[in-house]
Amino acid sequence: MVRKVSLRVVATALLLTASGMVQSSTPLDAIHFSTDIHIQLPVDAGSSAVVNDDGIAQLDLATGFSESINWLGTLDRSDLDGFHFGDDACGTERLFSLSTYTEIAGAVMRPGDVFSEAGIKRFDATAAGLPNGVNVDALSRDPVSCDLVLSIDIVANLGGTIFGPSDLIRWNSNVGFTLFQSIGGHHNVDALHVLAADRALFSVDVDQQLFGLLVRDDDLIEVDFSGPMPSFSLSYSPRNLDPTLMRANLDALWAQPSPVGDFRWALAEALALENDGNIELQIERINGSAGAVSVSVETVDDSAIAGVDYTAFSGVADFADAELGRTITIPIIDNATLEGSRQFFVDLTSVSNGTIVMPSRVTVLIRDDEEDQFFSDGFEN
Ligand SMILES: [Ca+2]
Ligand SMILES: [Ca+2]
Ligand SMILES: [Ca+2]
Ligand SMILES: [Ca+2]
Repeated sequence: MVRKVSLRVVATALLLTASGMVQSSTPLDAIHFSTDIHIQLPVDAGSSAVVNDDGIAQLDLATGFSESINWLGTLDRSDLDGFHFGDDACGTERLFSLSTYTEIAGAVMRPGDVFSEAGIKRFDATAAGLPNGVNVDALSRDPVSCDLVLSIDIVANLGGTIFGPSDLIRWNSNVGFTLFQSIGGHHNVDALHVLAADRALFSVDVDQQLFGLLVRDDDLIEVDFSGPMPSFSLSYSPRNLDPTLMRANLDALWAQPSPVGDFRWALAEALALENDGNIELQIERINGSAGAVSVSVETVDDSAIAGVDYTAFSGVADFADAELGRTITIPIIDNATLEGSRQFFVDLTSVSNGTIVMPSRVTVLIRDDEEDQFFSDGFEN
């Protein structure tokens, strides 16, 4: 059952930082979150579903709240405080952490442990040297290395390095604990989803000022680490869906970004007449349209030579958010020599986001205009 209410996330440009840079949030299709109390959320007109502190609410941002999942069963004395859905290049394994010592299927779980849905300990707090009393209160994965990225709830010495609750800590069983990124200040990150090496979604554990602006404990904040200082934007406020959420703290998170899309040429082959002046080539964006993307384009000689038969192109096609096509124009040189048909290639070489798919190369055939006359009148000059 789905609530028939449109709740598109506003790609708000609300700036929350001292850096002075305005930043908009990554568009999201869905978020999955846990709260720290039992609450009821609307499912469809007139009905509601209980979201437990040990369960997950699945929120489809296009249609509204959709369902509650409780795959751990009811854990009356514990709270699910870290969650990773796992539906990406790092696999599909769902991971979780709890807030207290809990026995699950005969195994005792420490608040610092991370378990898989199948009950396999993926991060063993005791073996890793996490001091007693330290709780892993947020977890995600680095989408590049697939290492776990954790947050803890107090200042602690982990393997000789001091970390705090605002740090995003990478765990690799060969390397140990290293700093992935840091929010800074005394903020306690209590929910985390790493989007990229320099970008993450998180929540804090109490309503507070985050570098000058008030954020709530249920808010999703996006942080961009690419500049000299982290910059922040409000990604989503669950309390906008239902005021009930004002009473709850969002304490575990997994987000599903809207697909950026795949980029390709509309055609794998194109024909230009030598006296056309230009050839226009269309780049298509399919399977998504979220966000601005730069696509790098480069010509490559074959039998046609840059500077003789066409003008070399090496540049970038900038797609705006939601834009599905861009045209590249390449000048064709009308020279006097009778050379016959020649061809060159135009390649999509890289994208700032998303994926390049086939055809990533278009072959441009230049038909000689003298040769064209030859064919049209049947006689050679
Ligand atoms: Ca919870
Ligand atoms: Ca925990
Ligand atoms: Ca924390
Ligand atoms: Ca929170």
